[in-house]
Amino acid sequence: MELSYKFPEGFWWGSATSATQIEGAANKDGKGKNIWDHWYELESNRFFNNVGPESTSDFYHHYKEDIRLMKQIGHNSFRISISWSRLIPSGRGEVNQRAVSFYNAVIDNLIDNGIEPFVNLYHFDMPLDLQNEGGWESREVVEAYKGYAKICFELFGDRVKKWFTFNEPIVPVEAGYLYNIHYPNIVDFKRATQVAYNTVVASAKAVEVYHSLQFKDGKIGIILNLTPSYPRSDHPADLKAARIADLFFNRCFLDPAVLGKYPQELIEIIKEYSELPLIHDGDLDLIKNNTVDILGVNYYQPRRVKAKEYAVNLESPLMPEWFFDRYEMPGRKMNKYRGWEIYEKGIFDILINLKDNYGNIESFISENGMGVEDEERFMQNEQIQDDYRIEFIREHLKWLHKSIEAGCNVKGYHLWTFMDNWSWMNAYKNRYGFISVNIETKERSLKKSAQWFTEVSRNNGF
Ligand code: BGP
Repeated sequence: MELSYKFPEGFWWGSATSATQIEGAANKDGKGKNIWDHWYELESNRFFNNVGPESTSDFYHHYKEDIRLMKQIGHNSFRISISWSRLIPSGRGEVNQRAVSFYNAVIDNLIDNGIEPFVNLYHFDMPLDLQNEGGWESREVVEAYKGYAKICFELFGDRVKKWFTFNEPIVPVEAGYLYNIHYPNIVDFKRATQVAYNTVVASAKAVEVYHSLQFKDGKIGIILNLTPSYPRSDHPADLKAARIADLFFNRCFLDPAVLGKYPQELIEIIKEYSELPLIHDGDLDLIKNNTVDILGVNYYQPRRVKAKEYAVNLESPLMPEWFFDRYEMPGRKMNKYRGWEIYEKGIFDILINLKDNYGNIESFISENGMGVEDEERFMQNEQIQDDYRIEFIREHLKWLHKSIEAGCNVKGYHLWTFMDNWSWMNAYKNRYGFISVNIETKERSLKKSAQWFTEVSRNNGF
């Protein structure tokens, strides 16, 4: 078949998920509580329609059926995360053997079906006991994470060849310590800086442990939501605003993870306006010597900024927004079913930046997707006719293909997400899956996009 967009041999086609969002069984089989279980008990009204993490698509009991569906729609790879509090209920110490059996079964089932497991260690789900010790602000928790990572590698590393230390580590920083969106709902720039820094140290420690175990053919990386930062204009003040937003939201993780060091300009800003985090002896060498092998790129939408129009109130708590204003660019294309901007070329810009400034590190698109509210309205002939999602994926894939032609080292595309799932505060508001899930009966059915993607992955292009 003549294809306009043919992808390289061995390209990874699949989708991504996270434990808390798909597993369900939040209080079953010895799982300990994490911050989501706890926060829901405290303030269920903070969650859309009061729906909490107990009630998800129930992958815990449906994984065999789900893996069959993955195979049916042509996946050759699939991302899960391990729930830290399921595997080690208190965060450190005793390992829950029922969790070991569950993750072994999932991994083996994927491999038996020709689907490569991509496994992430941390997707926003701190065990409650460790949060009570200070969460990511605490160096003891960093050590507990290192122990957890080692246990995962030892249990599953003989079969799992693609590991990730964190998904979107900026999110717990922003949502949990700056903007009062996630638990522990702290608003404090200095504490946020410590959390960000400790996460970078934790990631480097996991990379160090993984490499020391010398698994054959294994790679370890990190997954970052790289949000290209576009200025309103070429005016120096707008350019500076965009550069600072890039430092705060992208480079604070990207540079240490891939280059092994922090950007000097970021250090200067933190020093000038706040305090540097507490740095332990040896940390900077650890970061320098333990860069990642592979990078997952989550891309949803760009960040558009302009220079600040009004002076900031120096009495108010320090925020990244002291340095730039959001720019609502006239005429930008929006996802009218969820409210995020759609800018397909962003994916190309990110990958070109990785090629030019980050040693063309091996990468893949680890999340990209289109959330839609009330998606049942598109049901026809018992199937969700999500042509908008097909168009969304296709247009992003065109830019992805262009980046490969331009020499970018990008090896795969994972949609967020496989099946509709529970999305934190938004619960089931926005649907993203190839597969729709009836939340009451847990019945799965293929959306039109799943059928389209089957052809794309089978043909390795379109
Ligand atoms: C990403 C996260 C996912 C998922 C997705 C959709 O940033 O990695 O975990 O939540 O966003 O988010 P939402 O449901 O809020 O639209």
